[in-house]
Amino acid sequence: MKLIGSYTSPFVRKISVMLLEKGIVFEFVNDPPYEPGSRVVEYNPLGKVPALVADDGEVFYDSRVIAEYLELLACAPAFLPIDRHAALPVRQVEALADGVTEAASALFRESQRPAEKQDESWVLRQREKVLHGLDALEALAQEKKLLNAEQITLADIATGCALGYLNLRRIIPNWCVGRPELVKLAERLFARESFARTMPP
Ligand SMILES: N[C@@H](CCC(=O)N[C@@H](CS)C(=O)NCC(=O)O)C(=O)O
Repeated sequence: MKLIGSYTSPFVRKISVMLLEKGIVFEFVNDPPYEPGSRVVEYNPLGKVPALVADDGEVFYDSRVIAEYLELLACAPAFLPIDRHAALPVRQVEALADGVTEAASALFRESQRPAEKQDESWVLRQREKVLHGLDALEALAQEKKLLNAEQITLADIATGCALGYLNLRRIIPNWCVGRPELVKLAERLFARESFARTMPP
């Protein structure tokens, strides 16, 4: 199995964590999509990472599709309930965490542009997505049902990757304030070997 990605991508990290947790052997191909000469488009017409090349040569892209594929391989531990209906709310939280990551990534990209070219109203819109998303995740983490429950799920992994990315890019550096359960969840996840080994440089 081959994972095409980059070391800083939170979506790639989500998949790397799953593979490590499940003990699936894989080759990591570092191919940052924004660098000239990137071959990512050969695997994903959208030019985005992660992409996964399965052992039979089939290619999957978009972390949510890859996550679904990895769950189908039935390697323990499972990160989604087997019942498709029961899996839906977990996937919904995964989508929420991914949405926070997407908005944070958009904020980072915008911050890299010359100050005079940055669109203030758009930046505010992305910041709101991150803040509202974090508040919703904190509320879920407090409930300890779909997030932050005893058994780790895809919702927890996606949330850990979102929080790790906020730390990496220093987006909303005070996100911890007023979100104690997310802080505890982050500490719990970052102590795991899978998260430690995929810490972005
Ligand atoms: N929904 C996609 C998002 C993937 C994504 O946005 N990846 C970024 C890196 S973090 C990327 O490859 N960006 C390159 C581009 O947008 O051209 C997923 O979950 O895989």
